[in-house]
Amino acid sequence: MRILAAVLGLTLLSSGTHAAYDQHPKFDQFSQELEAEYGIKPATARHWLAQAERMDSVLEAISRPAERRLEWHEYRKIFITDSRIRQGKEFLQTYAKELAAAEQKYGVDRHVIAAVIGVETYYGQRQGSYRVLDSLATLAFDYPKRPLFWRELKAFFALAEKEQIDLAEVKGSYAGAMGYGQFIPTSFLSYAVDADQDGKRDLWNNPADAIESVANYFKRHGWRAGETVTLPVELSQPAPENMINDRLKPKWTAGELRAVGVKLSAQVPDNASATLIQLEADSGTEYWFGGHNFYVITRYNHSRLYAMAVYQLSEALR
Ligand SMILES: [Ca+2]
Repeated sequence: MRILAAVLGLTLLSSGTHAAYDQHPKFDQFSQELEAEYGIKPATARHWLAQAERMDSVLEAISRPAERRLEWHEYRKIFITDSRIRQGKEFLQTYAKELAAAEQKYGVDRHVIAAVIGVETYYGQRQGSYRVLDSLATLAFDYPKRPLFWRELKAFFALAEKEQIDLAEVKGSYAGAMGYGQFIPTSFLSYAVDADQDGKRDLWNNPADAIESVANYFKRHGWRAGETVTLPVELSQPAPENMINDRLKPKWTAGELRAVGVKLSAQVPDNASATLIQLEADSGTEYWFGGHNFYVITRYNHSRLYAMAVYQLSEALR
């Protein structure tokens, strides 16, 4: 019996029961920083972190090897589907007024706003079921690449205080992204807006707030109304390797692309900033011109596949 108990005790220690995060060796550092940066008292940090649970499923989800590097034709099939297009058109109808207001106020195409929300959460239907307090505490204290999440956990406390929300109730992704547009806490603090002016920025339940917050995010990251996002192009000769899928931030111009044989329609002026995108599609290799606005979409999620999916979904919603 004694041996069995010892074994059971060991099992409990190693798998299920972890001390709460107010007992973590780094708790004091966290609460000191939280007070210095946001004026939140250590007692508040202790109150909530005593309730935060370590989620091994979060550590597993985030450590999965970069979700396998998908080619475009695989990635595209996840996001450009008949169902996502049909529901996107419904979303555009249901929230026509809110989307028109956002487009007018921020200069961001309503189809792009809807596509972002469609890719992120299936138009708000899949916002994530993790308790953000648990997921961010787990990542902030127990994930090797912690600094990003350490910052986000502090911002989460600041957000809760500012918006008068109950930290223990907030749901989101395993990485702490929240609401229709999956804003992480620092983005929420900086870019969320109270569109319907009811005194709250509610990105979980209020589509007007969620829609304008996405538009504001794009505007603040430099979106230029009416400018070309991306265009398929032909090459008259193989393009230089160093131009293909170069950094996300454009360092070339449309004129420089033309000079190496990229056939680009006249609607893009020579001095426009440009990237040359290569994708592996079902029908073979495709090349695309990426404009400034394509880069802006990658500020939401740092991936050219993501930006292309948002763009193509937005076009399908027209
Ligand atoms: Ca509101």
